Amino acid sequence: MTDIVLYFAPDSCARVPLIALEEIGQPYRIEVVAFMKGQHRSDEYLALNPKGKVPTLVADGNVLTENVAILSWLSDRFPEARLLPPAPDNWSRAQQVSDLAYCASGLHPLVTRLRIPQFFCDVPPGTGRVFAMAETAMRPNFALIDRRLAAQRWWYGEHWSIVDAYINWVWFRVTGTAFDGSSYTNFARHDDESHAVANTVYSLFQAKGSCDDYCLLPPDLKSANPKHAEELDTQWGATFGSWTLSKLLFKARESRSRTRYRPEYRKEFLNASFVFPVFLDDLPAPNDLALIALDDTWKPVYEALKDLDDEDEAQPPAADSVRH
Ligand SMILES: N[C@@H](CCC(=O)N[C@@H](CS)C(=O)NCC(=O)O)C(=O)O
Repeated sequence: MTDIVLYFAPDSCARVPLIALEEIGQPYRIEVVAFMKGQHRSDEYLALNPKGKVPTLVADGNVLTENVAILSWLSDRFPEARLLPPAPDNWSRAQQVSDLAYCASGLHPLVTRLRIPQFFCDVPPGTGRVFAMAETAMRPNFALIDRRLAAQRWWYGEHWSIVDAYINWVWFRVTGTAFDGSSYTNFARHDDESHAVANTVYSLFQAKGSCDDYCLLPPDLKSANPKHAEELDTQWGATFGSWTLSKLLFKARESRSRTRYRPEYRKEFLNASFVFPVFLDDLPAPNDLALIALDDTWKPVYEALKDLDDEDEAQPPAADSVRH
């Protein structure tokens, strides 16, 4: 088995390989790079990835950077996960690399200009122009994607692929700005369906051993953040009534008939999912913390998010601290 570590930052494009790893379903570790603390510029991180960016993937001690390379490698290394459709020849393979490169080098730079125009011109009126020009440049790309998704459900047709996760990350970042995406109805529909896929992918969580060993709240949450803990308790009650966590897990474990989620099982998973679906996102809603608290993989993410939350409350991010 390959030992895999993903260096990841919340909301960043590292979400795409994170989703890939979830789809693959093999154990992996996440190292959260706290942008707000400038950890991506630390000597330690630069020694690993001198570009100071996420994602960085470390597989059996070997370091790989750049989404195109990471996603291509994961797809070849774990073909059964079907991150990309089977490529019968070099030409089809090259087409797939072209699609990944389009996301990384065609779309991503525009996302950055829309999210943080101030990094491209530090004179206030200039910032608005950077945004406006990036918007103008992005619109034909959204139109292209929208046309493609009018004719088919996913980027490659009937089957979800990692390119869908990539364009969905673009949608998520861009529509979180003043960019109005409402006219791209097919791209919006794709966003909806991508969430459903992400929910079901992550609700694959399987309780191991005795369900009574799991607790609803992460160990020190109650003392560290009593307000958050209280919210979680309330949400839990509103969602599950008098069910205890262990009863829920026990029922969930009993009812699983599929061992892996596949897009074609989507309806079945959603219908059967009385387990509150967990959205595979970077900052989970309080009621999603229940399942995250159960999974060791998420502990470092959770800790880092708590730190970031604390810092966010204490001070606004430094102007040059983050580039998505
Ligand atoms: N070409 C790289 C771009 C990676 C990238 O720009 N990552 C952003 C997050 S979305 C980052 O690490 N920004 C930190 C910075 O530039 O300071 C890839 O596709 O992997």
